[in-house]
Amino acid sequence: MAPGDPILGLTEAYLADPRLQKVNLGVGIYVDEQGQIPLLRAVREVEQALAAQAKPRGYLPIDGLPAYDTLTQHLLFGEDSPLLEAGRVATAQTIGGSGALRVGADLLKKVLPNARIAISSPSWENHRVVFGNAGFEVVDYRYYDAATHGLDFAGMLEDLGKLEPGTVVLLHACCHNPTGVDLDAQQWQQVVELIKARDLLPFVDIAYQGFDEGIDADATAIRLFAASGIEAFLIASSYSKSFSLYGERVGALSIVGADREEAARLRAKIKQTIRANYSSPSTHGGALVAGVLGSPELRAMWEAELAGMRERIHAMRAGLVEKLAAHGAPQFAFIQQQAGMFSYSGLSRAQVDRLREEYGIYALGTGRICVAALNRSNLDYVAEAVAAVSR
Ligand code: PLP
Ligand code: TYF
Repeated sequence: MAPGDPILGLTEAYLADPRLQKVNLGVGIYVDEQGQIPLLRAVREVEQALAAQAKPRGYLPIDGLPAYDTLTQHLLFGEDSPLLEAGRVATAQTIGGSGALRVGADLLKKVLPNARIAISSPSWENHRVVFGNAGFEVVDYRYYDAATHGLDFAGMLEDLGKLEPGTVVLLHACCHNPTGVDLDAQQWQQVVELIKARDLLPFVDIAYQGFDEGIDADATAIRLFAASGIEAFLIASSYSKSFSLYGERVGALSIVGADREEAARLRAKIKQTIRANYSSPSTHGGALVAGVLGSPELRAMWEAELAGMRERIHAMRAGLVEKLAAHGAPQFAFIQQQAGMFSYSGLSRAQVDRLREEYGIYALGTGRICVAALNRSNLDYVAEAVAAVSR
């Protein structure tokens, strides 16, 4: 038997749990106050229009819907990006952010066969899996400081500073998975300068754009790399969360080159790699995203819905900290400083086991909780249980 996915396996255990009072804080999925995965109104509008047209389903181009790719570029790089103006970015629609990572990994392995990749410690476990399977040696750089529940920035700079030139560096643009610990703009600037000086190759993973501060603010890292004069970098982006379209598998791989000619070669290389993986992406999800982003009215509607999700997450963080303090556990104030769907709660494996066994509350063994699964109905129950196992 091959081992199962520890995150998705936890959801299976949760679903099989017969208790009525149970909470799944394991998997990273945003659910609303009612505990449901939302179907965004803007998405529904496009979907209804598509259904009314009843269009045939031919293959998409290998690199996806052209409008999707262009709209994605603007979301990542901003509306008046000199890089886009100069034609330096090649973007392809991919099978989720996961597909973008895999296509990027395979492509890099071909052009830089001896390069290693450095990922944060800890990182989304699939980063190690995907790059490892693509043939990369994966090394860690320090990131999370368990003592402060924050960033070990000095350790991060020191480790990045020791990497050999040409090493690929995987960076989470915002809402770090699994810790919820992010860099601020000044820290990003320092990282960008170090990466440039050491001739490292940044690969930015942005799976939660709009889930912390907003669409542009959450893309700070990308904007700083774009402005840095660094000639090449990669971005894996995902709409799974920001459009609540998990199962439609909507993502994109963007690679920046030195000039328009290099971008054209990169596009050809991306298409060659996609062809060898899955031939072309799927039609429906791409049409939904492009339909929303391409209409000023629906885009405004989507931005408001995205803001609603982000604000609800902020409210749940604040509410959890407040209720934990009320239950005699004031030491969790750091949860409010963390960003996005996740928090490294600092709970031990034994405490996580107690939460599951005694309370039906499911968290990852690392102590990661998904704060986006909290709501006004389960907040107090979770706070009371977390406080109880922390005594
Ligand atoms: N990167 C990170 C950091 C993630 O947390 C996720 C989560 O699913 C992904 C990439 C992959 O996104 P997708 O579901 O679009 O493949
Ligand atoms: O970290 C998470 O929970 C999300 C969802 O193999 C996820 O990123 C988890 C595991 C996995 C794919 C997606």
